[in-house]
Amino acid sequence: MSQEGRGEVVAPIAQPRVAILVGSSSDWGVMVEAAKTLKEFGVAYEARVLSAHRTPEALRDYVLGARDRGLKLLIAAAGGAAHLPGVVAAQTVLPVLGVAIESGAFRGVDALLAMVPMPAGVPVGCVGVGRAGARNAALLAVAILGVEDPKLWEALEIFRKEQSKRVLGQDLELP
Ligand code: RP5
Repeated sequence: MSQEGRGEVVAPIAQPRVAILVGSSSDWGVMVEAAKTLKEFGVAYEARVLSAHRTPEALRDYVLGARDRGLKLLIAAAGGAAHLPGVVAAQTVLPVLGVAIESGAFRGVDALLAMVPMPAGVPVGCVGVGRAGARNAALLAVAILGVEDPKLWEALEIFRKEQSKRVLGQDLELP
């Protein structure tokens, strides 16, 4: 229904520019860090549980429609035999950032090794493991969007300066 029809002002729902995909809802406890970071920068995202192994058709449908829905890049996180980012990257030329999730006996090394050695021609920008990886995936997403979005660029520069100031403060606080 139109805003006029309702006789009230409704804030427009922001168009998601980033997708956060997780192979399982059990990954969300880590990837919520990416969601929080995108929110900090005011970047709208959509989050989905879609698995390369358990829901391959649904994943394919989602990825093939991603660009038409206005998404600019996808963050994909999974643990174990973590093929999610690679399978996503195989089906779109949108940038794909991978985050390895720690799970089971191999503590994330398995996921990392499943993501990094992609065949030449189908890149995944794998940023790391766990919460730090999730945060960096979101920060890298903001940086990529910031190339064409001066407000995001400026926000990132401010973020970096404040981060440096905080760390310099810690340096002075040591006994
Ligand atoms: C992967 O297997 C998921 O990404 C998750 O990290 C891991 C375990 O999944 P669940 O068994 O917890 O659903 O596919």
